[in-house]
Amino acid sequence: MSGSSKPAAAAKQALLKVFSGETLATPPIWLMRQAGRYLPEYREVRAKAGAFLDLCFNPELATEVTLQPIRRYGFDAAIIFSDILVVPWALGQPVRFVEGEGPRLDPVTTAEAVAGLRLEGLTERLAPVYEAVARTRAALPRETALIGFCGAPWTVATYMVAGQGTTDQAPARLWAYRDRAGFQKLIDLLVEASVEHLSAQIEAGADVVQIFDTWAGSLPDSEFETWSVVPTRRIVEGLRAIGIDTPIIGFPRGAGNRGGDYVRTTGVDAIGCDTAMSHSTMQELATIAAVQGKLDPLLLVAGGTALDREIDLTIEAMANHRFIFNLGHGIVPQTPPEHVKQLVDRVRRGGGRHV
Ligand code: 1CP
Repeated sequence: MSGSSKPAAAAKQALLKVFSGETLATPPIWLMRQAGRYLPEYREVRAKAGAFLDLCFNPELATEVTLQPIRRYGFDAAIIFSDILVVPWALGQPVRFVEGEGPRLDPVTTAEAVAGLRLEGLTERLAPVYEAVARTRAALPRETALIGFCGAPWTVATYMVAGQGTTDQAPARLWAYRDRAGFQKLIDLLVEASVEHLSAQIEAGADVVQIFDTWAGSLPDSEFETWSVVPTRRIVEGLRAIGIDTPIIGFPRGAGNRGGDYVRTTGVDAIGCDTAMSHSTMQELATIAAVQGKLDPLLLVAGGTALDREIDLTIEAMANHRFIFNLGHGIVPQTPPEHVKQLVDRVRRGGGRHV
């Protein structure tokens, strides 16, 4: 079937064009954590919803907060409002979010504890997430892509083992060194859970999915291969094996010069780059995959000419490459919403070229 026979309303989303190899004059833009505490309208809904997980599991409110940044800024993609820790919750591990502190989980530290978790029924328990995906897809403009997501097994495991966020991921790293077979059982379970969770989001209407490996950078080479690259490859293969050809973005934060290996071995369609990644490395990566990133989230706090300058450098460096504009990590709560507007306007104008 030729593309031209399709109705005009089915015009391809900018994000999907980049995945199919096009380089666009204006890169598509969305931002990690684009829904969240920096937006007053989010804080209002959050106060109404009560606990953070109650918001994640309320399809109506989760849809509303997913749409808020689209209404304000017209991003090229929405990312479903949820969290990577809904997966351990659905596996049966108690998870709660303590106000002002972050996630708290009852730590899983032995193979016996892993055996006590249950994969069966996972997608039933996460049904409110898929309902939010379906509602959001129905409400979004057609040209806006909807992104589903999960945490990479390694990153999710770091929270499951430590019971909270850590600066060095020491509990998971130590378990992996001391008892590879036991830790592997946890990773295997998370690979299966991730395939189920992503395929259910895709079935509900996600156009693209992203795998967040926020803590990939704490792993030395051989461990990076074993715990970040291989499990991510198994998720990609698992989705492809059931006939899913939806584009997949991998975000191995801190991967550094291992990004090329990561792309080639995992088979992801795009790589998310963190703030430390150089433009020249991103240009190289763009020869084998689409590339997303990498503005420093603190520039969005600072605003002004510092923000403009970095936007221009990135746009210039990534012109004529398969590029999606994003941050190197999530928006921080103290970001002034008008700086996000400054960013979107400038990217859409093509940087400072016409100023
Ligand atoms: O009260 C609140 O509003 C809590 C803040 C918050 C928000 C807005 C949390 C708790 N999660 C979220 C939403 C969220 N989390 C999204 C929504 C979609 C969007 O981007 O707009 C996404 C994609 C995530 C993913 C996520 N959660 C990651 C991976 C990406 C990243 O930022 O590194 C991680 C590591 C988490 C765990 C988590 N959830 C929440 C917090 C504060 C944390 C980090 C905890 C820590 O390490 O200390």
